[in-house]
Amino acid sequence: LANGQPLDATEPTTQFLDCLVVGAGFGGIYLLYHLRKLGYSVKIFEAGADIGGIWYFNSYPGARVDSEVPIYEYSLEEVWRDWTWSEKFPGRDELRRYFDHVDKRLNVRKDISLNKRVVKARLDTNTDRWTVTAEDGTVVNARFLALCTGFASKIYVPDLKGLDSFQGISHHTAHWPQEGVELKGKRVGVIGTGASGVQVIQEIAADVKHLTVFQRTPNYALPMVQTKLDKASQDRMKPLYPTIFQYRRETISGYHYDVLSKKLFEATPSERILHFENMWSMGGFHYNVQNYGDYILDQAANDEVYNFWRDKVRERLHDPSMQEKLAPSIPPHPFSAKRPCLEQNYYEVYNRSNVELIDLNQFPINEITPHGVLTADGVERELDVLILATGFDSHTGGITQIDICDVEGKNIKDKWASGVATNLGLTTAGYPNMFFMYGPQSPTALSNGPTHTDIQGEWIVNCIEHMMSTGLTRIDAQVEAEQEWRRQVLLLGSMTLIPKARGWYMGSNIPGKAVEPYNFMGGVQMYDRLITKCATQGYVGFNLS
Ligand code: N01
Repeated sequence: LANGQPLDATEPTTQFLDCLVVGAGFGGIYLLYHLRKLGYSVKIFEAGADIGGIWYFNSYPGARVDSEVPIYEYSLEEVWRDWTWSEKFPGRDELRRYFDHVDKRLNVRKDISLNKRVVKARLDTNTDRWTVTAEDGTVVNARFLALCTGFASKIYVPDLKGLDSFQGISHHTAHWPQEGVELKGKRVGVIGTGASGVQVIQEIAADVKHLTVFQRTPNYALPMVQTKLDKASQDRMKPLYPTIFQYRRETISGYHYDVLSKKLFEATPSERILHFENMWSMGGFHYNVQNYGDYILDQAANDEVYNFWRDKVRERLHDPSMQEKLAPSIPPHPFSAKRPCLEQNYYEVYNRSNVELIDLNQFPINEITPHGVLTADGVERELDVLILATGFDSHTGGITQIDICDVEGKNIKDKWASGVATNLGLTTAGYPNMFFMYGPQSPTALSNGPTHTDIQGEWIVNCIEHMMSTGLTRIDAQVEAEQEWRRQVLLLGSMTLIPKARGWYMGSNIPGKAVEPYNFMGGVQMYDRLITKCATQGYVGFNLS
């Protein structure tokens, strides 16, 4: 029986596993490797044609990680020991080579089925096992189901009038054709200026004939300060790696540096300026991650952080109207209330004569026509290529796009329709033996991915090991525990300035999605402590049987 209904006898059960993992990115591969090492039968079903998760799918021009190495990599010595990066912030191709190396060292590909999109999962309440179905009809029966679908696997394409009528080439950045698209000499439009938009814009501006950027909200982009890396300097650092990987779990954001405990206005103006300048020159996320800790809580402190950023950006723009559109005198939202991204030559792009920036607040898009984009000023901009850098149904979309029902037949999409409820950002009540990583109500988007993988991966592996070694067959979150976790997530979120911005941190980028904080904002270190405490105290807040 599945949810009280007989299992469909026409669906052949092909494999019995201890755990089925969905998704072969950082999280999924972590689980496969560690669970297999403990002797369990594990497989990954991956929707893409190769491993790497978002690093497979995001093949748009300029895709590059914005967390530096070695912070952005597995902490497993068998992987880092003989791996060398060429740049501090590696590009997508190098990250794909890294995943090939991961496979060579961990031998994971043999247990990964590619082009296998999971579409449905049902729990058999008699056996406490999941029956999981892929799009091609493959069925797997597994004790545990681990959804490692990432926070950004379900793309968002806005409902723009006439979009289907466009006769040129159009792609979302995360569904970019793997073979690439010729943009040289073309008239290109980009809608969206999040991290993906910024990267694609700075990469293609010099090659295309004409570039039109359609911006609704300026990105508070920070200088990347890219650096070439050599083998000798990395080899010299490697004895420190275990310490670095331990320390990244002890910080707020999972990096090797942390916020200052001092409040912004406790610093003298000169001390403040020198600290800002220092972080700015280091590049990367230093300016937002290593800043005075209260700037995300206090609007006046936040304004100081914004003003310094604004003045730095304006220095790079020649045209005063570009300065106002890209770095407005009055901040449209608090600094870091939307995720800043890293840029290399983004602002200089707007000094070019072949680049036009349309402020959609002034002239919204009326419709997409067969030949381009018609905005409210009555101008139709003719385009050969339209790039949709319009983001994702983040945190929950990768999970809710799978048809998963609880023990009473309630779909997870319906359960979360008016607000997310999870226990510890790892499980949700009524869906026993199901875990998720890098999803809602954990530090996710406010943390460095591989650090997050270590923390949640370790918890899930230990939990499965505990269940299997004690002969237990079912673990389910208690409703009261998840209500309490939700209360904490919302409370912590409400103490910050993040709810003041409209965007995917709050779910407000997706029409109809519940608007609330989707990240646990207590920091990586506190999150690690809380979930570890739950486990060491015997999985408090869960029913085990
Ligand atoms: O998506 P986004 P993203 N009309 O949601 C605009 C990670 N990532 O793919 O801000 C016009 O941030 C929207 O406008 P607004 C990283 O965590 C990492 O760029 O809502 N515009 C916004 O500008 C990142 O933060 C890397 O006003 C519309 C844009 O589309 C996250 O993924 C690289 C619109 C969407 O931006 C998401 O980034 C890439 C409409 N109807 C991504 N609807 C690296 O590691 C939406 N927009 C480097």
